[in-house]
Amino acid sequence: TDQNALKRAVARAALEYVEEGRILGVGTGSTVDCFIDLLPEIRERIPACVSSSERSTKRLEALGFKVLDMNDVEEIGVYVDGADEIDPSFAMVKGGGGALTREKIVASVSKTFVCIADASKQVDVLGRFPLPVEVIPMAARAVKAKLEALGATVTLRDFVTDNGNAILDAKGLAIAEPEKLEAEINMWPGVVTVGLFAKRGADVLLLGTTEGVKTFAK
Ligand code: DER
Repeated sequence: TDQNALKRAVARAALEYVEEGRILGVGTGSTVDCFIDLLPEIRERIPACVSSSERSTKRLEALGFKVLDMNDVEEIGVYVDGADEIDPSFAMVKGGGGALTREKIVASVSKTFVCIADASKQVDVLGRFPLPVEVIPMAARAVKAKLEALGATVTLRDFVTDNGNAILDAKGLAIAEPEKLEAEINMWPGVVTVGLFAKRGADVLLLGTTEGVKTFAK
């Protein structure tokens, strides 16, 4: 479909952000899969990667890339990842692929977050996409109730994360102040990660549009 063409176009555009000889941070999702599939073209530039999911690790290792444990890595230059939504302030909703916790961890130690997304992800206000919240399983009901108190319709995703946790998806929140909501939800007992990347959003957005790839930098 032409959405796949847009994903492949932004994935290709991201290749030029990969720094020679530096550890590459790799996110998760179908757009990142397109990016991973292109990495053999610049293999000599990439000594090793740090990955945000078993899914991406498997894909990278199948292509012969070394994937390091983050604890064995001093620092990461560029982190390339997708988003479910991104707003004009480069704040994102992430977690549609269930990797939000490790994505946020790798992003937190990366110098530059390059977001690759097709045009459908660009929104004025976050929240049309159900907000993922990773929780310790025993806290699912309690956190669900708190999200419902904010006005959301909440479902428990039929999914176990790489960390052995559960994910709640909260529909119907209009997130006008993403940093504030991120901080609030982070405080709730049992919440591991909320899929709001606002305090630390993207630094560069490569957006796949029918008129080509548009580049936005903070
Ligand atoms: O789950 C995630 O955070 C992914 O990065 C997701 O937001 C983007 O996945 P997609 O490229 O398959 O749309």
